[in-house]
Formats: sequence, structure tokens, C-alpha cells
Amino acid sequence: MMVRSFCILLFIAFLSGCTKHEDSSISGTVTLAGACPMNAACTSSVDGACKHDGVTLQHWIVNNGHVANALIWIKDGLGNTVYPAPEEALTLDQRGCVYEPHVIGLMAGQTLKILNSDPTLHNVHLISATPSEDFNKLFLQGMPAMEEKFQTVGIREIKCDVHNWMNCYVGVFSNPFFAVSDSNGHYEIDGLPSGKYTLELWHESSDGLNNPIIQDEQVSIGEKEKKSADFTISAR
Ligand SMILES: [Cu+2]
Repeated sequence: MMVRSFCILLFIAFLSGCTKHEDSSISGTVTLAGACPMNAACTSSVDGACKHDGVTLQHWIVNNGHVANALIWIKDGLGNTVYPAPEEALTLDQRGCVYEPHVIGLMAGQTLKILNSDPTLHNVHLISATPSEDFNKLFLQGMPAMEEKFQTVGIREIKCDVHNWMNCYVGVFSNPFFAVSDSNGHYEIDGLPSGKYTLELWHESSDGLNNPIIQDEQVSIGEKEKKSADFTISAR
């Protein structure tokens, strides 16, 4: 009887050990205060493969005042927890001479698979805060995917010098708690443990890495809680 009770206790301890209550979430909307800046038109290429008529730079993708392509992540509050990089690779495509997606987040050590779906040549030019990491590689039509990994946290730009409007941003994080706002300005970060966090927003604004919008918010969240955290940003 005692052995049985002990086993039941062990089982309960095992179950409670498995339940980490990491199911809280933070979600919200990114809103633009004031008028939406015009994105400059892209007219400088004669590359017929690009079908770039009417394409503009993608600094401001705004729908009813709601801002897409903002990166939001947990900047602080997770303590010393080490989060392993997912095995799954994320994909960045060059299609119609634009990058898809325009903003992507991944974890340090996670693979970014870069494709060229265009019948033309691009170059993949990485610009980061660590010049030794930067590269500039030709991506000929039909070449296999490039696979890149980034080990340090931060936002990088990837651009194409052949088609000078082509650029995108890659956010690299040390935890899995990040999101990119969608076309309605909405983001959601889930699977969070309870805690007190600094939530940071990054948006490229009108000048990319040179002068991005960075905004922090403090958020406390309990177990199994769904918290709302909206951001209002101003263009510059
Ligand atoms: Cu290109």
C-alpha cells in the first residue's frame, strides 16, 4: 500500500513538474499616430524580370492606421533561462524583386534559408552591427538555397545592390518570444511564463537601420493570463 501511495505521489510530482504554466500571452496592435509617410516609388531598374511597375519601398505598410512589419519581442525579464534554437529553418524568398517577408524574426543559431525564385540575378548583402559578420554574395538564377545562421542578437538588414529598392530586416533573438505585426498591425507572443517583462518594439521607419523607431513597454503577466499591450508610434 505504501509503495502504491509513493508511486501516486511520484506521478503527481511528475505531472506538476511538466506543467510549467508557460501559456500566458501578450498581444496587441501597432498604430501610427499622424499621417502615413509616402513610400518612394521604385523606378531605377530596367530589369524586365522584376515586374516592378508600381512597386514602392516598403518602409510603411499601414492599413487603417495599423502598422505592419514591426518587430516586438521580450527584451528583458526572462532571467538566465537559455532557450535552444529551433531545428526548423525559416525561409526568406526573393520573388518579383522583393523580399518575402519584408521583416522576419528568428533565434540565434536558427537557420535562415534564402531562396531566389526570380529568373534573374540578385546579390544578398548583409549589413549588421558586427562588420565582420557582413557578407555580400551573388545569387544567380537557379542556385540552391543559401543557408545562414546568426549567433548574436540584433537586427540586420539584407539588401540587393542590383535592385536598389530590395531590402528586408532580420531580427535575431535569444528567446522564442517575438512576433512581427501583420497587415492589420496585430501581433501576439504566446507560450510565455508568468513574469515582469520589458517588451520592445522596433520599426524601420523611413530610414531603416540608420534611424529606427524603438519603444519599450513594461508588462507584468500572471500564469495563464492573456495581456494586451498596444503600441502607438510616430513616423520620422
Ligand atoms: Cu536583386
